[in-house]
Amino acid sequence: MITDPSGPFQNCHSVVDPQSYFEDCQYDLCELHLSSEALCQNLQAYADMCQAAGVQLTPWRNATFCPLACPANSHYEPCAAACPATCVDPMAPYNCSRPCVEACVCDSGYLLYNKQCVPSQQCGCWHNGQHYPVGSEFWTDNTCSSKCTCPARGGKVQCSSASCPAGQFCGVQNGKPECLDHSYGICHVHGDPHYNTFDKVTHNFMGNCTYTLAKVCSNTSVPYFNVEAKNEHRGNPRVSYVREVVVDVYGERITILKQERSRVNGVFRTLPVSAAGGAITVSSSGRYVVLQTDFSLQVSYDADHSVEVKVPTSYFNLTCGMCGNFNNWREDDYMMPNGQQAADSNALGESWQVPSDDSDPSCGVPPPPGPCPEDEKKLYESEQFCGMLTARPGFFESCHAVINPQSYFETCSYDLCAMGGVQEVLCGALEAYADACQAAGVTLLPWRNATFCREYLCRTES
Ligand SMILES: [Ca+2]
Repeated sequence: MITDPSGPFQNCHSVVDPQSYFEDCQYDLCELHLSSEALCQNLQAYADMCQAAGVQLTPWRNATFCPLACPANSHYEPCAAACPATCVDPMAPYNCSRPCVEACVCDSGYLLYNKQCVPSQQCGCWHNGQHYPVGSEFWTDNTCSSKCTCPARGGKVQCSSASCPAGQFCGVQNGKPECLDHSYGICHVHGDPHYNTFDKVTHNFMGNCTYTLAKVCSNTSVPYFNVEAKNEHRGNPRVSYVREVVVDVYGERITILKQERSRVNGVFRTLPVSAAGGAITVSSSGRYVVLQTDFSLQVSYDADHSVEVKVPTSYFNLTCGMCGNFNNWREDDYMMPNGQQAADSNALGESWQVPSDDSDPSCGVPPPPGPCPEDEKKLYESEQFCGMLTARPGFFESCHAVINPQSYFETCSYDLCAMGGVQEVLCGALEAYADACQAAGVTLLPWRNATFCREYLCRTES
């Protein structure tokens, strides 16, 4: 083909001597046992030399012979402009003085951008080495304070100062700053007590002192907060329950108590309470007393055993405490104040104990209960007890797809075993799951009735 006087390369023979290319090709094919790839490479080598010398060749490739694989929205041309049309310079081929080359050329209506052929209407502006489509709006800083637009193709970006709308925060998504909707991490402490962290790890820890649930641990521009829970024994010294919840925020110390009141900086006040010029509110909501701040921190306490700490995603990877570091990674949820991982939940709990200012001689950590005898465990896991949580059909079935009941089921049977199957404990365990479901927007079947778990509800509501 290379030397064929009537072949596709005939115009080139007088300009570039084909003989050495012919010999190289012959040698390669012999060595490589007639590899078609080697043949194509040799033909291309000669074609390139010819085109570089300004010779116009007739097409020598086709769909089956040495096809050139072209990326999406482009096609092969034997003699294409050496300066392709790009988003930045769509007229480049018309001002190109170099000889043509064989190449993949963007289809009509497409232009080359970042080595890809994109629809020409997507070509936009360049700013700090980044390309932005026409009409796009984008932030050029990581604090979302300067908003820019690309007004026209090849235009200059126009920027003005702006900020994220209320209810959104400035975050980074796919490497670009964007205003994102707030979503939340939820840490739930319930039972005697069990700590379900932001990253969905459960710690069983029965210490009855005061412990840090969650606080801000990094130097950051988001407001500081600190949430602590004080636990107490109720009858059985092996388990404990939350007695009061303390929240430090905006320089105020607010204690959510078991009664319908709160303590603000040591002074008792009846609900609803407003503090820090209205930036903090504490009010009743159903069984819960709820503290809210203007930056969407929410701490709910049912004045019995259940605490929920809800933190906006702007605190991602900024918290520490029993609730963990909120980085969406379960494996590092044993982090102690010194940054090291604790050996187990007991060591973790002790590390987060808050030195108490009032003398609390009973404060301590009981040894964890021994393993549950098999027959008792079986009973507590039946549908008369904790099995109610996982039963299908069952009262809680509609919630299974939203919140996995498994950890609630396990803590339920753990608690019943530790407390000898007391119905109040069972009701508390079912309540904890029901509350989590309702907080997630699930409507449950009525699971309480006149003889089952009703009295405990009335006790806390009356
Ligand atoms: Ca984590």
